[in-house]
Amino acid sequence: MTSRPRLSCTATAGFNAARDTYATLGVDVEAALATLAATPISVHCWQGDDVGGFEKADAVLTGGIQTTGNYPGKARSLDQLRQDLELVFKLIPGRHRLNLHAIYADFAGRPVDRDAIEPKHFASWADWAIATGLHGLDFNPSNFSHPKSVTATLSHPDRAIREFWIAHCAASRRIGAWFGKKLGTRSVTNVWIPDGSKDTPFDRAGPRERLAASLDQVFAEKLPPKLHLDAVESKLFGIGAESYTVGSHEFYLGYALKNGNVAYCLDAGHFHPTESLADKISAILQFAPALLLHVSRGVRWDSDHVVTADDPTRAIFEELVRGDFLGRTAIGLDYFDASINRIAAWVIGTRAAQKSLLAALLEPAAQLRDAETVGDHALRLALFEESRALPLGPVWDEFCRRHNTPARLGYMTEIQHYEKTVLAKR
Ligand code: RNT
Ligand code: ZN
Repeated sequence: MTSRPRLSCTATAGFNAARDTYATLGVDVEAALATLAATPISVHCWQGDDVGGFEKADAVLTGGIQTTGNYPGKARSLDQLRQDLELVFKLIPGRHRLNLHAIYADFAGRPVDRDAIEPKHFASWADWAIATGLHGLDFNPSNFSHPKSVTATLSHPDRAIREFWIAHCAASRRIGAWFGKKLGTRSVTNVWIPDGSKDTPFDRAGPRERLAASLDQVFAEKLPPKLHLDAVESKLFGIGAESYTVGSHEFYLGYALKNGNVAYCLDAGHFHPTESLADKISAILQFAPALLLHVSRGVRWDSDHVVTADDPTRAIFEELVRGDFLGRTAIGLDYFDASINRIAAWVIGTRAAQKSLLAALLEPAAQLRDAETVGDHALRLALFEESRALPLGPVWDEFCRRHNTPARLGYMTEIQHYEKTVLAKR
């Protein structure tokens, strides 16, 4: 990339033509843009430093998740991470959220173990988020990369270890609720644990009984639902946990439904590769109150590649729009690529999620529904196919323009400049 892409003047003419094209299909482009602007994405903080956190220098990532690659410029301090995030949020159109993990606490020289974290350890994040104009903050207990998480956490046979992680998760919920209050928007606290087994276990039930009991303790304290939402994240397998995962899909779906106040978290990398995450949304939301999405891209396995506007991602957003589920779904991202410029990874993936949502909002929904209702499946198929060639690009460019964000490849110019002037010096 050497030249700056051309921007707004031509985009606006293209936009007007696109708007008219969509109008002939009964699609209200302005309504789509309004919904897109009102849909925050929770951007994950952990793309910037390969899920290391800043509890100590050069933390080792454990828990069966893995970043691969060694691209220069990784953030090595809270200040660097925030500096990077400021650029990220500048290059993403609209107002968004930041999703923090407990390992990103600001201890200001007085560290505590994870069972003792408090809102004050995240106060500088809240101040920063307000100053940066973010929509809100979300939170996650970090039940991995710790000496007490080596064999298991909330399902551990040793009561003392279980209690340590129960205290950590309970403390994390209080931090989430505090974020909700400080930022004035509901904060989601999501519990994911790595507990599982490399080889075939004899006892699959015991750890699940212990996990269910631990979760009951974690969620015992009532927190204001306007400011705080709990979520539990299922998984199929992890590295070193290939044969058994305690918190499987069935386990957490059952738990969320039984509890009634806990959202279910669907991570796009946590299912068999041929399963459709999109198909699960309307099934789960028949019964669960709310959904949290970890939009991700698994390539052959839970590899957490950067999100792209590929068919599976677009299908997820189509389901949210078609089923009118946006209001009951918190959208978060979860991927970590250390092989390319990390800021580009953040920006490309978040914009891809937004573009997928925009494409879903621009579907000729009324025509598709009518064709299906009268049983004209050839027309339905034709509409799907013709939709692929509709002028999404100019509408997306216009959205970027209205939100003072570079359209097309413009963001890469800024990222390349930042790489030269900031990242290369780290
Ligand atoms: C792991 C889960 C979990 C983590 C993050 C860091 O498989 O997807 O969400 O990736 O919390
Ligand atoms: Zn996840």
